[in-house]
Amino acid sequence: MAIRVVVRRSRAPVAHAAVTIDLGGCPGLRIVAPTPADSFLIVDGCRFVCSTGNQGTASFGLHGGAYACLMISVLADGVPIAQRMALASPDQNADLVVDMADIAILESKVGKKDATADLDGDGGVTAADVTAARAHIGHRADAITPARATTWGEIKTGYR
Ligand SMILES: [Ca+2]
Ligand SMILES: [Ca+2]
Repeated sequence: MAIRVVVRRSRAPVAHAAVTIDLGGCPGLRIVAPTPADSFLIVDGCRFVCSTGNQGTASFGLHGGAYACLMISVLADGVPIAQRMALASPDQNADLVVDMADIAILESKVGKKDATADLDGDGGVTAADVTAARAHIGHRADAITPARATTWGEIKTGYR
């Protein structure tokens, strides 16, 4: 799943801002650990952190799938800048492999305004979204990143 966040202040891009995407409100989320090539960190298994470049852009290439998101929060330097209610992934059933089961789920959503299947972000689910998902058939992700059972100790430590 490719997520790109652009941070601006008064229309001017903000460089070197710490962007956090909080997917703690996504019970159906399954994400694997980042690779050395990834430019973001995972905190507590559900928060993804990356700094913006000179153009104010932070890019996240998350490896995994999702089928249910109640709330996605985006923060820049700790300030909420956006909220979303859905995450679109070719891996519709979040079993970490894109196969015909996912295509069947996507095809059942064609003609609807289901943001979880709007892979190209044009506002609706069409054959183009199914085609985009078909390009990922056979792609899989392994080694799910572990969510930590408790986080309060680390948060307290960070603010002392
Ligand atoms: Ca799948
Ligand atoms: Ca679409």
